[in-house]
Amino acid sequence: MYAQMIKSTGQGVKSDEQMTEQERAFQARIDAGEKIEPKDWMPDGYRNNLIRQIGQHAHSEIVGQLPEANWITRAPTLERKANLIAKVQDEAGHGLYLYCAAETLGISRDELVDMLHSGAMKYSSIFNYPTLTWADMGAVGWLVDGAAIMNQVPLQRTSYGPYARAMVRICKEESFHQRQGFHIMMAMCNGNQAQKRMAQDALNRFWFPALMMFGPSDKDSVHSAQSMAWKIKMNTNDELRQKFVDETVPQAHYLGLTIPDEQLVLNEDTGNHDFTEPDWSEFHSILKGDGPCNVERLEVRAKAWEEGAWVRDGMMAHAEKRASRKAAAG
Ligand code: FAQ
Repeated sequence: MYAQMIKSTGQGVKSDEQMTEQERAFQARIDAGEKIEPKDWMPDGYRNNLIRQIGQHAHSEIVGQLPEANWITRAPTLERKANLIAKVQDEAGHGLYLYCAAETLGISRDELVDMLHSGAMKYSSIFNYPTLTWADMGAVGWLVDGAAIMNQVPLQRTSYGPYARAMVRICKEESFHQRQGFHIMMAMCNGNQAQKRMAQDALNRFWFPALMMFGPSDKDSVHSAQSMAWKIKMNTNDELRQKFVDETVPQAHYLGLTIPDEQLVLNEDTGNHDFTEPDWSEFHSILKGDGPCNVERLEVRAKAWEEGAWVRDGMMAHAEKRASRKAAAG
């Protein structure tokens, strides 16, 4: 029902004087750290921006299963296979919690899925890269889940109640995912030369795409200012990207791997690492649908949706039968 309004305008944040009394009262609740709940009044822009971000996040979890599911049948040991199955299954769960959170804003899951399949809604750029070797399972867990946690831990304090609560469980699970990825990297790095080379190659391919996960640099971010004023986002894209680099560099050193950035250096004055920005033209081309796996990812999702129609129809028919039996008995 709100689908047609999903694209937030990214127009500037309203000043106190530009707000209506109702908007000022709403902003005061946000500023006081109160949670906004589904039945509370909220500005249309707040609702639409949340639908956009939560919907995109849900789609990312669902599409994000694909690069790893690709390796379940080829995991090197039974234990690794069991861990990977559990991880991929967790991602499905995250997608479902997030679709439920979005539904509380007045949009249906079917509408959201339609928009994913038609390309009207985005999912994270990272899932348009291929996973070429087993070491990529390590790099995805370590870097992709690592970046996801960096972004999502602050979202546990986001202003919208159902989103914040969904993030609590998601973050707990993501932290297991990050560790299973790092554990794979440790095993590869302590293995033979060929295995260590595979780990380095995976890091080389995933480093810059992982940095892109945080979104464009702050000067190009359309939504940050308003999203932060409404506490839909708690940090800017660049703040989180910097934090991720600072936390990940020592982990790479521990593994004996080299971050593929010759400009990377610890800045003694700031205490942070200076680093090379990702290639933003590559990021924009992925967002336009021209990444290495965009077409394949959407085709696989659309096929799974179509092939699952009989399950959804059967469950609906069962629910209707039960409801009519209950009504007849009552
Ligand atoms: N990919 O104005 P901003 C995961 C778009 S979950 C694609 O800065 P915003 C778990 C953005 O939508 C990963 N598009 O936007 C997992 C906007 O376009 P629009 C997902 C991107 O929203 C692990 C435009 O660019 N996490 O990985 C990206 O303020 C392993 C302008 O950007 C979340 O969704 C991108 N990387 O900031 C699963 C977390 N970046 O909508 C499986 C929640 C930006 O106007 C396996 N989301 N865009 O058409 C957020 O925190 C924010 O939405 C950002 C973007 C930070 C992603």
